[in-house]
Amino acid sequence: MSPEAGFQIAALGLGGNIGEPRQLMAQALQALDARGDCRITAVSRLYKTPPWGKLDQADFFNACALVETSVEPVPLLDLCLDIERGMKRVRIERWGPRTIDLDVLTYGGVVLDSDRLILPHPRMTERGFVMMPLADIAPEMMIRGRAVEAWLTQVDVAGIEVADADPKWWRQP
Ligand code: A4P
Ligand code: MG
Repeated sequence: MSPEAGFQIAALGLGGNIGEPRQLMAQALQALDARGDCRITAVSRLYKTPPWGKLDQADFFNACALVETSVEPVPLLDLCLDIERGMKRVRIERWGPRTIDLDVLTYGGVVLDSDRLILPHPRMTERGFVMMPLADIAPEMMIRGRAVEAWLTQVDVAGIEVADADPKWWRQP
């Protein structure tokens, strides 16, 4: 599937484990989709995932989405950070609990390593909670020379469960 002229396809990773992550993730996707310069073209199933990194915290909800966008990579990151801030994300410690986390996973075929933005997201391929939802919507997407579905066979997916199998979960009130 090719995007409209002037548009690129970016993959986003969403997660959260405080408050109402499902509602916040849905709101974040709706906010992006409502913009003239962003269109959500695919959303994964919603997953419930055991915490990764820092283990003594609540389970997370995670999902991935594809967005067709004319917004350049760094402004797209800023848009994601604005949405996070708007949802009062408190970032207390690295890998710690959060209301919503919105990462830019990939942006077209862009490879970037700047102070503010690294593409593809440097830790995405080690994380079952990213690769499993991403495989729902982009199994053949290439990340550092390998398809998402191939990366998925290498990651730990123990304990990851489908929380909502309806790909329209984010449209529900
Ligand atoms: N940054 C650089 N590249 C990127 C990119 N591609 N996307 C910079 C997003 N941000 C990028 O972000 C800190 C800064 O990274 C940004 O301001 C941006 O300039 P952050 O999201 O606060 O990052 P962090 O928490 O320090 O690290 P990291 O690795 O991004 O952690 P995550 O992804 O936030 O992970 N367990 C489960 N089961 N599910 C989860 O969702 N999430 C985390 C937090 C830990 N454990 C989890 C989950
Ligand atoms: Mg992050």
